Amino acid sequence: MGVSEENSASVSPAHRLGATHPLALAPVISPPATVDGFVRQFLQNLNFDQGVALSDSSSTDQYLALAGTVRDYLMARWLDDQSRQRAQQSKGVCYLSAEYLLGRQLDNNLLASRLTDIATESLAKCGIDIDVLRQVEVEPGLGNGGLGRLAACFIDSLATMSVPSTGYGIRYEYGIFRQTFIDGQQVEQPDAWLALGSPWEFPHPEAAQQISFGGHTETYDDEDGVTRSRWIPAWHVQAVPYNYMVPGYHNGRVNTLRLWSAVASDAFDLRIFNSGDYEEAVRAQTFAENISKVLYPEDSTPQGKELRLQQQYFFVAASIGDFLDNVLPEGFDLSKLPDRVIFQLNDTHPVIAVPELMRVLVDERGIEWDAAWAITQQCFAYTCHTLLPEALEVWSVDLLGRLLPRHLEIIYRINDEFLLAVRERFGDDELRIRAMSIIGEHPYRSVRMAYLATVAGAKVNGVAELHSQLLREKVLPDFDEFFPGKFTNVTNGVTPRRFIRLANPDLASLITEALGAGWTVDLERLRGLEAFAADPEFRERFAAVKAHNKVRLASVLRERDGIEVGDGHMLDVMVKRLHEYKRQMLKVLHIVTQYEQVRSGEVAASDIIPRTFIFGAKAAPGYTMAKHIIHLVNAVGEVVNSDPVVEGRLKVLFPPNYNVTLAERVIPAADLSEQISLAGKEASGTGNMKFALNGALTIGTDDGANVEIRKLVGDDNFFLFGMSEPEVEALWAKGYQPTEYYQSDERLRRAMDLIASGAFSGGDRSVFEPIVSNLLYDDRFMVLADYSSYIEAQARVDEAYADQDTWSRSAILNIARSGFFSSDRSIRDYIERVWHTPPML
Ligand code: 26W
Repeated sequence: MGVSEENSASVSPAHRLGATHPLALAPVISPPATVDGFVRQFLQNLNFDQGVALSDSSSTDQYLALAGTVRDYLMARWLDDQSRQRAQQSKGVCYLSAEYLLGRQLDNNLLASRLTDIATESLAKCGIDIDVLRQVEVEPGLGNGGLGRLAACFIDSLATMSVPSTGYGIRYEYGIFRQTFIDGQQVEQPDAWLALGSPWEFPHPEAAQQISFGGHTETYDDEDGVTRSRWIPAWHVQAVPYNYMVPGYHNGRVNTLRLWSAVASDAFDLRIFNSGDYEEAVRAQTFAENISKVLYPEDSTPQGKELRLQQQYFFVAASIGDFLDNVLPEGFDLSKLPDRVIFQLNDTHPVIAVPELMRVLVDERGIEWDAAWAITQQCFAYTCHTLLPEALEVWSVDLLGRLLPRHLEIIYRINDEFLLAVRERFGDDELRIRAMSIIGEHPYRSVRMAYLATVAGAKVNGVAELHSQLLREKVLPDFDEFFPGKFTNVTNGVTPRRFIRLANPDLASLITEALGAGWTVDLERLRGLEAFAADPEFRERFAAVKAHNKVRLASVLRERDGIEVGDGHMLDVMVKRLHEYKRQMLKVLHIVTQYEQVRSGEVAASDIIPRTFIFGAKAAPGYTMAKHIIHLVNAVGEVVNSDPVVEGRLKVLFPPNYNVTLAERVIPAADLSEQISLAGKEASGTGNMKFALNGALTIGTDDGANVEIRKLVGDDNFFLFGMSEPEVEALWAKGYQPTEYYQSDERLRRAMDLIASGAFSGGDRSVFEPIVSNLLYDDRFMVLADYSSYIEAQARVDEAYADQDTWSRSAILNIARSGFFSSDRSIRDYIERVWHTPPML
């Protein structure tokens, strides 16, 4: 299965050297895992790869040489795994995702290969502090948020669980924008993450796939007189694969992440160049390379841009072509394809893969439509990651017909046959037919990608129990009725390697001391900590770990952004993308309420439990309201942090450019995890899991995976507030008047009025008027309705936090009971409920 590497996998089966030559049989020898061996390998890379002597080397040279050295140690496993996967020919997973939020690679690769200590000592021997080199690495921000990070956690678990699998995606030249704040407002900077080169990637131009676009279709009679269709494309680009290692944890396995980069088919037109029209000469080139130029920074509202559809088709067609050409043996009987692969669709972004596989099977491989459709329906599964109707992608038939004319034809035929079956089952129920049609008519004729994925997928899953239930009952009820047994649930998870072992080494060693090391690959073993929660000495040690993580975070934020965490403060943390449904505004109203109460003298500052509120959030550049909220958070911070009346009691920090690397520092230091979305809106959340596993208590609604966290950790160890999903529905149905809450709740009114007064905008009422009026007259996500319940819950938090020992006990119980939220368990559920892939021998 897997596609590896250096010298073999990317060459089509026919052209591989093959194991005839005696040397080809010899196993690849890894360098000796000793300090001397490592030093030798490192200096070799520094001198021969980086081409610099140690004495003249910069930390960038040293970092690149170090990365090269770690690669060398992992290479033998990688190559070995690929030949093993190829030999076994067992069923594997192709994970198709438009996003992978990988985070820094160095430490994870050192951890997986047990090289951390050897590397640290070896570099010290060369007079180098490995910590300095760690800071050189730029994280590949090839994703927006939850969906992208989940993909990264999943490929880590797939490798650690030895599942034959390949992650396929796009090698964006520019990842998620770098966020800076100018006068408290978000300003985006391009993310030139490749500027210093990318030591973890292996380009394979020889395995490039040609990807076509545009043009028209025509029908013709083949040699047997059978009428067939074919696509006559107008233009092409080359998809060049870059392989990235995905090492398993301590199992000697290395899977592959294969990311595609677009290059022009024909570099540049010499004829036009010689005619002096230089720009025209390279136009095709730039046009082509635009396809993998930049990640779309939206994480909820698709813009329906043509380039986005080009990106989706580009990586999907390359991945399917690569699998059929380079992974399957010559002459493979494609009717057996479902025994060899399952393509997991990470949301609707890769769903164009369905008509692409049909096109290849029918048009190129000459398989009959029905046989091809039977194969296709067994080769795909679809995971939905949202509940927001506006986040479900639709593509206009105009755009799709222009860019991918043959695919639109195929989608029409899939839909016709599907609606025939619906009509057979439900009779001429026109309303239902129209409701289920893959082709939507309003506001314009379009293809509903979630419907196409549901019709074609063997399985459809949501990412938390409540989400999967709402998918079946509210978002796709007709499909659940029509396809009994197709809908399932796989609750998200996070990798304990990065988010406990690497991010929180002190906690990891405390756990290992108590339970042994097995928990890192069997997280349910954390349950063993329940007993230790009752042990005062263990509680003290846990509290010391948390305190140390806070000190560590404080020095990171001081150095990174020049901001100071309040000493001895409770750290109340809300880090996630900025979106109104996630309700950062509820958090702001809590802060302003506390501040207003002290300012007005209603509450003595000394009676407040000292808190530092930490925000981290990027807003999609075109999402105006989200940008207003970012501005307000910074403005409130400006005022609160400089007001002597609350000095030492309240602090608001908003470090810019929240990303995986900052998450790894903030989460282990947190006391309180804010998971306060309106019930029924957050599909799952994964930050909530990371906080619980790092001993933070959650204040949250019964939304997404919060429901499962609360069930497992227990009501005493979770601060629940707000309406449940059915209550939200009921209030909506009854008619929601946000102003009623403003009028009836004096605390709320005073907080809103303070914002409206311009107190946080130099007296200029207009600055935050859009936010205030939106809350008063729209408030789609019912911030005002859940305000009082939230404030009461926060009072319960203050009370609980006053008793540090009980708080620690509760925090330890959160860790002990959150083993379920390992991405290894999620992968196990996918294998059992969706993929049915055998573990690799
Ligand atoms: C086209 C615009 C677009 C881009 C990304 C629409 C939707 C998305 C993603 C589906 C948004 C996303 O990241 N969803 C998050 O996925 C996580 C992983 O399953 C969940 O934990 C979060 O609840 C969900 O918001």
